[in-house]
Amino acid sequence: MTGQQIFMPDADVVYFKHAFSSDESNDILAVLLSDIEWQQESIKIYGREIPQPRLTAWYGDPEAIYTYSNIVNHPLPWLPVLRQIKDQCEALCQAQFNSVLLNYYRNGQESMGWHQDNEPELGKHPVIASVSFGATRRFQFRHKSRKDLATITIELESGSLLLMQGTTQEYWKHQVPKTTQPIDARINLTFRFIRPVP
Ligand SMILES: O=C(O)CCC(=O)C(=O)O
Ligand SMILES: [Mn+2]
Repeated sequence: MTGQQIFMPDADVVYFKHAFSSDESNDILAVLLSDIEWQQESIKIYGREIPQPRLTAWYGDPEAIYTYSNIVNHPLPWLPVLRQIKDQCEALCQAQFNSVLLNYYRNGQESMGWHQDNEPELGKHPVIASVSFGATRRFQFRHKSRKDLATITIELESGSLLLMQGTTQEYWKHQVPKTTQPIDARINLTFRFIRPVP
């Protein structure tokens, strides 16, 4: 299967629209909704605890540990469904992953703000495979310094894989904006390779 290269300076982004069939995607969505240990995490903003506008979970190899807001996060052990998705991502991306962050957006009011995936544990130029199941959501990229470049919008469909690699995280931020449209549940999985930071 070949993906579609997204035209973006200073980045390497490939979109595989049908990495998973629609039957496979429906089955996977049901399993993830029931079997993942979803958490409501908070982020600290100016000393105040604000609940994140989505549910999350972290799975992976035991050594795939990362530190976030001074908290050492240990992954939960792989589930068969996650290994199955990981194997397919590794084959399509020609890369290895040792962990996955899951995000569950229950409706259109749930979102993720502008950010780049640049935790030190990911290394400078991470390969990240972002897989989506359920409702289609708008995903946007914005170049960090070049104001002449327009925002890029991709509708991430159920069963799709968005591969982000090379200098993508160094030069571009991304987000999943809120929408007032009535939107069903969507689950996104970002497969990553985490290494210990000295
Ligand atoms: O839900 C998405 O498509 C994006 C998730 C994301 O950017 C992340 O987990 O870092
Ligand atoms: Mn991200």
